[in-house]
Amino acid sequence: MTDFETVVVETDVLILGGGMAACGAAVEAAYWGKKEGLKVTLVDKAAMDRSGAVAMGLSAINQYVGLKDGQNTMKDYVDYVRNDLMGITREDLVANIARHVDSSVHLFEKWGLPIWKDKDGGYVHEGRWQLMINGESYKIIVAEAAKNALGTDNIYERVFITGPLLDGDRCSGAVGFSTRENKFYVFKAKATLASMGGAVGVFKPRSSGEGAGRAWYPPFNSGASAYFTLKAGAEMTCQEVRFIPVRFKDAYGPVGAWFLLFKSRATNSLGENYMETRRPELENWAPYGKVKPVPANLRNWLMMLDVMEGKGPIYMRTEEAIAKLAEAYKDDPKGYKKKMKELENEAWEDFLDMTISQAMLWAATNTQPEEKSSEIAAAEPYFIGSHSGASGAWVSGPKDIAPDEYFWGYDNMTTVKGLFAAGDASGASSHKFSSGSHAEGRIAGKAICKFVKENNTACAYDEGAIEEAKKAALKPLSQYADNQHLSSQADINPAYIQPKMFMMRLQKMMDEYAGGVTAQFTTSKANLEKCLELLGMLKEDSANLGAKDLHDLMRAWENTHRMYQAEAHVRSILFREETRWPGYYFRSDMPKMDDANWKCFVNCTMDPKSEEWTMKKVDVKTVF
Ligand code: SFD
Ligand code: AMP
Repeated sequence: MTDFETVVVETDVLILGGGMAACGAAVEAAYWGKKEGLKVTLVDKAAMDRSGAVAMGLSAINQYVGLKDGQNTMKDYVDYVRNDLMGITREDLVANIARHVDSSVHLFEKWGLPIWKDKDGGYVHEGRWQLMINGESYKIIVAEAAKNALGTDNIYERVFITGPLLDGDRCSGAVGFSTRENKFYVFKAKATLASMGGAVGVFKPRSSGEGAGRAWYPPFNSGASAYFTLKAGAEMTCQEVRFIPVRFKDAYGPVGAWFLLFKSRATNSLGENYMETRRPELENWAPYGKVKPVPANLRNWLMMLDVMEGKGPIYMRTEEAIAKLAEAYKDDPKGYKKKMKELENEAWEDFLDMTISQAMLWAATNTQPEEKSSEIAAAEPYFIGSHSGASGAWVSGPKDIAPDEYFWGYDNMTTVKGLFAAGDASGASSHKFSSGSHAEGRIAGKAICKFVKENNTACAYDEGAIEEAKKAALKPLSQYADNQHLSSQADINPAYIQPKMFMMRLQKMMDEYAGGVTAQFTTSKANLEKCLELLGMLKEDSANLGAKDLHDLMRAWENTHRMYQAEAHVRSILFREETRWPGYYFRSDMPKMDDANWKCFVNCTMDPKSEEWTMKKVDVKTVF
């Protein structure tokens, strides 16, 4: 495209994404980079104030260890995560985040985030590891600190990163395009941090036309981290470990505060609590079925068994929980009224702070939580390594904790020189959430400066390859413009496929063959092989994506990114010949857990040029 200006930005450190991990990295890299005179640049596809998963705000900080107060130890947190992930976790990475996360939380508070306090001035805990916050403006507060640290001249907003630049075995930057102006960006960097979140929209959502696009995970995160790291040749891990959140049905309101703070039960239509009636099922998943709390996927699974037996709908018993909490005030009518008001406020604020649409649905359906239960359901699968899933890049652990096999020089560096990953982008270190992702970003931000200091050589750039990357990035625009005349209707054309159609095709095959909602999260070898066949054809057609404008161009690339995330996922489920995380996915042909053969990581690599995949098992090492 001749009318697209090429803008070249040269920097030492490049941070991709503007979410929790990127903001943490920005603060730390600005500090360590200043000492070395390094330039640090950040690129976000959106506006940092409201980008990523925390866009709408959050009502809780889900990782706070309380190390200094002696509330918990690093090992306690590692034990919790290992159990929740059915034994498969990188203990060194989890511990590294656990020992740094509290300081991120203290920074948030210093920057202005209101954290709930009890009458003695202590934090109000939602559960053992979670703190309640007034978090509607959480992201704005965290982004402000990052912006102040970097300076706005070093921040590029509304620039969509399409893929990596490589100098032999080293990552040498990234390319992308502006979503507002006809500009193609080339970021030349000595080291790059991938922190562009996880992926939504790979599977068909429960919502259909009336609410298309509604999902639990933010629609902005579409697999850019997975694509970027795969295309750089980085080893990936836990690509099979998707996350299925159970949420208030149809608007995806969070359940954590109800289960943990309000101590609510969820029951089926017969009033039975599946966590009690289905308890014997947990024996089948021992030893993890026997731990406390019951792992998230097994909690899902017990609920799904009820649903599959036709015992749904499943209800969060909000009215019962509120009545129980107010019971102690029964003999004092004034106190009772005050307590009920307080509980009602807390219930609504939980949603208003992080999932406004759920509060709207309550209003629209005349739901008063103190009077009426609300339905909950398992959502479609997402890729979010920072929550209770685990997918992401395989990164180096910290020197003082990591076993030799897990350490190769710099914290959070992927297997590609100069390419780092944090937050949803780094794998096998679940349960970092917003605070832990910020802490991990800070860890990576410091390490990336160390890398540049010790490898402070300019990378080589193949200008021909950059021109090719520009052509490829913008191709959907010409594919549309050159062929639009071939049909009278813009969305049907023999020469191009529109991003929306492409996405629906991807979502349908993943839903039906790779264990989405329609298949009740169940799949098998035969289904996965069929899915790979269809994905292969979809990949062929991705060369003919058509985009009518810059917005559509972004949509086209989002779906290309999703497609690679999908392939990594399908290949990994196929490779792992067992069912380890029922409630996330179930292999009907391999319905049992097989600790003897599969208590290991499944890692994969894609050759960036030939796009051939290599799958392997990697040992799970116990550190604690
Ligand atoms: O309870 C490109 N999470 C919660 N964490 C908590 O601590 N408490 C909660 O209450 C949480 N809840 C919750 C959470 C997530 C979601 C979606 C909901 C509710 C509805 C989890 C955290 O939010 C999550 O762990 C972190 O945000 C992860 O951080 P990070 O940095 O890995 O991802 P990000 O913040 O989403 O940021 C991604 C950034 O990348 C940008 N981006 N930039 C350039 N080019 C591209 N191609 C790009 N693609 C993406 C994005 O714009 C963004 O800046 S609860 O319900 O669980
Ligand atoms: P959620 O709102 O489901 O994202 O949950 C927020 C936090 O509470 C996460 O750390 C969850 O793992 C945890 N959580 C949610 N429900 C339960 C439960 N029933 N038992 C234990 N922990 C839970």
